[in-house]
Amino acid sequence: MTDLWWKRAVVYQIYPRSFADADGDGMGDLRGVIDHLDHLAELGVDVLWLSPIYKSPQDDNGYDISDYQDIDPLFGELATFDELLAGAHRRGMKLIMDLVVNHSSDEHPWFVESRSSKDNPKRDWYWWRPAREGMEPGTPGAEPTNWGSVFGGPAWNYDKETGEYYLHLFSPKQPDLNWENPEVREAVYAMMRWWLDRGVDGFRMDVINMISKVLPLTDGRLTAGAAYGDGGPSYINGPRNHEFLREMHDQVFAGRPGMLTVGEMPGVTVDEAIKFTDQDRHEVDMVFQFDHVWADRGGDPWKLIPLQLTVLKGIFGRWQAGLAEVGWNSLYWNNHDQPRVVSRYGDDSPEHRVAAAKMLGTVLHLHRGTPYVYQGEELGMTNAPFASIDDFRDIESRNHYAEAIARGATPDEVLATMRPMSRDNARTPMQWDATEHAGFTTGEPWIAVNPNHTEINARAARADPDSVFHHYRRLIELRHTEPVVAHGDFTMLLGDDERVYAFTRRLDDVELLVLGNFSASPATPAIDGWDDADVLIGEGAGVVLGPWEGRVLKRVG
Ligand code: TEU
Repeated sequence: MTDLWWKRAVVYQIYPRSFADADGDGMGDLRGVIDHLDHLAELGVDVLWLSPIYKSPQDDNGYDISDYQDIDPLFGELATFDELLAGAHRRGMKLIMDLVVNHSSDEHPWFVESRSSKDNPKRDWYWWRPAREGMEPGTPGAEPTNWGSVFGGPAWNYDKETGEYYLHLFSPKQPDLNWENPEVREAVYAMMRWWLDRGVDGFRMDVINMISKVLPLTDGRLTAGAAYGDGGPSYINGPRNHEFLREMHDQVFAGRPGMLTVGEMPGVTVDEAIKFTDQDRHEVDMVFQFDHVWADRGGDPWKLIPLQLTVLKGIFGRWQAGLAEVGWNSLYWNNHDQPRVVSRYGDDSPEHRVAAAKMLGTVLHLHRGTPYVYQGEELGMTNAPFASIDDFRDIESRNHYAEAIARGATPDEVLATMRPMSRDNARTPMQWDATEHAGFTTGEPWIAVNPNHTEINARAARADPDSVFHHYRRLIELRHTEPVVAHGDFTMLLGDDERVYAFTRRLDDVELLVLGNFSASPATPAIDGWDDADVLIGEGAGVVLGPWEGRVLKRVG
């Protein structure tokens, strides 16, 4: 029997470089995580997910790994990791690692060998291709296909030594591994088993729906005005994706109960997610889909359009219905790639921030699926007031800035698009207290602390029974104590309402009504029969909602 304990669980994501710095070098580290395990235990989360802590040149903050079986000295060493793992386990929390195997670092020995010569045994571990036929290698447009990389520029890098190009869907320092090669897969599985043998409880799998490419690699569709063709159809959910994940399951997870696997899958559809998460297919337990965090983006990832609540409801409604019988959802507002949700879909003004952060938490956590909390979300942390390009650190943001300026945009124009959307919003240091660097470091932080840490911080939140922190604590507790939260079915209500998010959950004779007011004015949704219901979460009663107020009601019968 498969143990589906994770249906009752809540996961907490730690981005180690921004969590807590114990040695004063301005960068978070594993000792810092160990020092704050009690904060996480008090919150009540069941699983910790650590963003990458492996040896890395840090081109993409550790998502470029040069040794999968060692810890980067920035973060500590293997002995510190073992201590952290034991500390988590002692407090009843599991720990999962980030698995980044669509690509490695270009400084990984595998790639160093691979690029050394055309007949090196590891040449075929990566995607090497000659220049486009009839073109001079290394000249503009001679790339083997017309794909752009996620971080700007072409997806191919020319290597003078051997006269060929290698594929990198992300930065040039993140060459894609060739999963067609069985030796690559076996090396990855062996590495995963090594971590599981060490005691870790599973993996979050980075862009794991990009590991299978359509062969041969061909040009993508070029829309008017675009610099690059859309390679997505050649590498998103490729032909062997399910096969590879099934093989990974058999080679790594079979016979190890109690694991958790979650695949990060930009562009995944509901129909594919059903297959990926069908327990009978033995692939992964759940996936991260992106539809709800792309709901406020135009076609261009940097172009924001105002969120329409009906669109958001349509997305969640589709995912809830699609994975109702087979498969399972993961639920998240935030991670290290997304701006802070209270600033994005809520209201971070001093007047409404706390109510909005609580309401957003309530709505998300009461869906059917496994909720993920990103560090600082439990404090209602907000986006940061980045003043100039010097305040940004992220490779994606900085590359975007350079490209836009080169195309003729003014700094003010580019910064205006970057402020609300930059991944750095998620990466400012965790706000522990009101002191100079928020208790994150005694040194100079690698990225500035948000000045609002004097108000918004863990110490203040723990002391205030009405804080976002205690609200999240109650939401997590509710999932553990009310079976309908984990196992009940889901029905969306008021699909056409632009202000109130409303749904019911039912398990046997227990029914919950969940309400969230996505506006700064009071709302009275037209829903009858709940006036005398018990209030499980929220301050008022019945269905009348104050600004940004959320509520969970329960009735039996
Ligand atoms: O993210 C994959 C991904 O889709 C993002 O790059 C996304 O497109 C971008 O953040 C939108 O702003 C994963 C990791 O979560 C991310 O941190 C890494 O940079 C990326 O993979 C490469 O490993």
